[in-house]
Amino acid sequence: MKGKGIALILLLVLCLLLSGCAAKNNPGAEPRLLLGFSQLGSESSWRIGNTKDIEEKAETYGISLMMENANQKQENQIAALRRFIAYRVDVIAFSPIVEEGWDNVLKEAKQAGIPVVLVDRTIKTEEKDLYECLIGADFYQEGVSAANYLLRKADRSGKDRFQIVEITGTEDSTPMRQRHAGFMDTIAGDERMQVLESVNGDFLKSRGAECMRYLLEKYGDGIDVIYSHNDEMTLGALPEIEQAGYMPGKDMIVISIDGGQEAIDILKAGKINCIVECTPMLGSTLMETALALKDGKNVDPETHPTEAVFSDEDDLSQIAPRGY
Ligand code: GYE
Repeated sequence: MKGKGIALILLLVLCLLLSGCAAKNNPGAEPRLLLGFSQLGSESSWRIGNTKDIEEKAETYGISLMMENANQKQENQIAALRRFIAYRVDVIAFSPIVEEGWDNVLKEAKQAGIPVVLVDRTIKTEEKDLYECLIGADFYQEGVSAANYLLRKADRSGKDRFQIVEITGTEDSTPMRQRHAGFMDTIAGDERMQVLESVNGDFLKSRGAECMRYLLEKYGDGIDVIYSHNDEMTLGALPEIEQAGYMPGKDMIVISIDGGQEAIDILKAGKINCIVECTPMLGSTLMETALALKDGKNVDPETHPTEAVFSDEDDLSQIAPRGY
């Protein structure tokens, strides 16, 4: 029996070696594939965490990564995709900064026979088969989760009116459109909820501060709820609320999305009431998908990570270090 056990273990090791799994953390080995990745920018801790995770997981999986940062410009992303095509990478992946305007360059990738993976955000197109799959959050659900938290809070408060201001992410991006739609669809019909105004903060801390300053000057203590599409803008807005003489988390309900360490610490301090998690750790799924595509395997059309909601309803001491 013992001989059989050893033989089985040896067979398993041999299979792993042959399957290339042993390529992980195996410096000097031939790259298993060349992946071209166009990252949209460095606008937030989320984005920086996403970039870091993709770089780390490329190394772990033995994948050669050609990454270009577009600095928030769609034209830079399109130029990068064209360079990847010219370089004949095995797989192209990118996080489209906005949903429209990708058809021509993706047709060129298709003609070159290079599979394309959408990471984080998606595109809108009438064309078929311009990309293989999407790996990213269900942003509509994130908006629904944010609104459901507010409805529960409203039920507990007994108040009959909640005037809401919304600070949105980059115009025409998937997270902006879907976080808005999920939230508004969920509060629709609840007569307690009144949206005063939505303003575009472009996912940037500085713009979040500007938006909050404008909203406070216009509505002042008429604001009961701030719904911000990401932590970066929330971190910009909070000091403005305090400088105007209000206590965020107490005088005004603050709801945010992403769940980076800095915002989670502020949630624990009671200045944010709810953070809907949006994980940037998409690197492993991307690498496994790229390897499957190179091997001609089918991949799932959409992969959404499981995401949590952290709020003042929970025991926040249990939240593990966030890593971004
Ligand atoms: O919420 C924000 C980043 O696309 C999910 O983009 C991402 C969003 C994220 O700038 O912080």
